[in-house]
Amino acid sequence: MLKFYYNAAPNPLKVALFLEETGLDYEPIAIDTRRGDQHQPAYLALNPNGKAPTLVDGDVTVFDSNAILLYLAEKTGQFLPEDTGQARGQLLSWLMFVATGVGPFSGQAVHFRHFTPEPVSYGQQRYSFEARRHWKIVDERLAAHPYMLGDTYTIVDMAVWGWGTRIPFMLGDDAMSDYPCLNRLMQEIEARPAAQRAMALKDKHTWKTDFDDAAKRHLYPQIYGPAS
Ligand SMILES: N[C@@H](CCC(=O)N[C@@H](CS)C(=O)NCC(=O)O)C(=O)O
Repeated sequence: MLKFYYNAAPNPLKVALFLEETGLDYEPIAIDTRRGDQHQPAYLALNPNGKAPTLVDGDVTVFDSNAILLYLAEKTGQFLPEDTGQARGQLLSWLMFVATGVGPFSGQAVHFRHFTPEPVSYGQQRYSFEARRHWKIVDERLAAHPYMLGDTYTIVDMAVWGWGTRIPFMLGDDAMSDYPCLNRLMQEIEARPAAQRAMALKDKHTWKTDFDDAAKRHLYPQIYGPAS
């Protein structure tokens, strides 16, 4: 059975969506980042980056949510575009665009908006701007096509959905109105039973809710580290 190390955050969420869409047999294992599970040696042996998610499939270990989506799509042959060189070029380009652009800039936009020890206006400006720029590109793509890769729902839409769920928290309550085509896709995915199950997955475990000093040390060690 697949082992899925996860929490409720956007990167694990997109993998949960794939697992639920395909009905693959998997065991969800909680990585409670406020408790510091991500820094435990046994977990670091699987995921040297010390982040969630990680997938273990027998003797195969895959970390990074986007790598896991690609691994599972290729393993099952599901949620991929048609099998042409041109379509594969688009798949890799858009998946990496989400992995290296949408995800990291969105994450930093959330951080600078909500979690810095004191307000850092340039950081807020920089990351909100870049997050918005990336989401605009996604929206324009979805204005031209029903899905990120054309006419078919694929792992790229799942990858977009993960971080897309956080746009109001990231950019403001009414931010989604700037991205009507993305909003259409988000609503379509959210209505899928697999997405409902993916969002409910976190209820299988009890999570630390206190965002206390110990939790902040696990998540934002730079606050406590030596000045660089
Ligand atoms: N590129 C990685 C990023 C994973 C990531 O940042 N995960 C967050 C949750 S969304 C995490 O585990 N944070 C814990 C920490 O930073 O200590 C991926 O897509 O899997």
